[in-house]
Amino acid sequence: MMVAISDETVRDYAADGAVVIRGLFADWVDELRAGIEKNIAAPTQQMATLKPGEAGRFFDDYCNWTRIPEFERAIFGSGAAAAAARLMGSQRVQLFHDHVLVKEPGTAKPTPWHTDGPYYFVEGRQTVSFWVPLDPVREASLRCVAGSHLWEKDVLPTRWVSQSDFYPGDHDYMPVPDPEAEGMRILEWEMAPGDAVAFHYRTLHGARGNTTTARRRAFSLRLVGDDARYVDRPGPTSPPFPGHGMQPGQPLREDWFPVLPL
Ligand SMILES: O=C(O)CCC(=O)C(=O)O
Repeated sequence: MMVAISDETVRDYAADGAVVIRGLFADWVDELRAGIEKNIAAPTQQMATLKPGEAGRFFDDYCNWTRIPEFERAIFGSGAAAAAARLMGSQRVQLFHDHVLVKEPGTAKPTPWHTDGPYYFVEGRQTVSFWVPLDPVREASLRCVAGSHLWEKDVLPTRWVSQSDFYPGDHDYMPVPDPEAEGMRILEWEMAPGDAVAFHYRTLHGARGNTTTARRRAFSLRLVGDDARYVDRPGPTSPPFPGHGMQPGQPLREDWFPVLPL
C-alpha cells in the first residue's frame, strides 16, 4: 500500500521537523516484527542503554539490514522512500541505516532528549528518519520538539547512560535543553503498529519509559536526500562504519548506502 503525502504534511514537516504518517508500514508489521526477533537473538552493535540494576530491558541495535532480509524487504519494498522524497523535496533517497529500539514492559528509563545529526558523519537539509512502532503505543511514543530542526546550533551529543559528552575536547554545541521545563511545543501521537513519525536528523526527540505491561518494539529507518554530504566529527561517530573511506563534502558512497527505488 502506498500512502499519499499531502502538501500540508510536507509543509508541516518543513516547519515542525516532525509529522505522523499513518499506516506507512502497515503492510510490513509482521515482517519487521520477525526481523526484530532475529536481531534480538543475534545482536551486532548493541549499545548500553540502562545502568546496572535499572529495571527492565531497553534493546538497541543498528545497521543490520544486510543480514536481516526482513529489514531489507521492508526498506526496499515499502513506500518509505517515496514518502521520504516528498518530505525532503529530494529527487533521490539514499539509505543511511536501520535502527531497532525495544523497550520491554517495566522499563522506566526515558530515552534522553537528543538529536541524531551530531552523532552521524552526514549533514544536509534533506534528512528524514521514520520511527515505526510495532506495538500500539501511547505512553512510550516518540516525542519531538516542534521547530527544533531549525535551531541555529546543534544540540550536544551525549552518551545515554553516563550522560557524558560523546566527543572529546571543546566543541560548539548547545547544551541539551529540558523541553518540558522550558515550555517547548512537544509533538507526540498515540500510534498503531505500522504508523510512522517522520522526523529530521536535527529534531530534538526522546521518549518516556515503558511502564505498561506490553512490549514497545520500534524500527527506525534513517534516510538522506540530494544535499547530504559526509562531514568529519571530533571523534568516532555512531554508527561508526569503520573503513568507509569518505572525505568531507562527498555524498555517501552508494555501494554502502544504496539509492532506494521510488
Ligand atoms: O525509541 C526510542 O525510545 C527513541 C527513538 C530514537 O531516539 C530514534 O529513533 O532516533
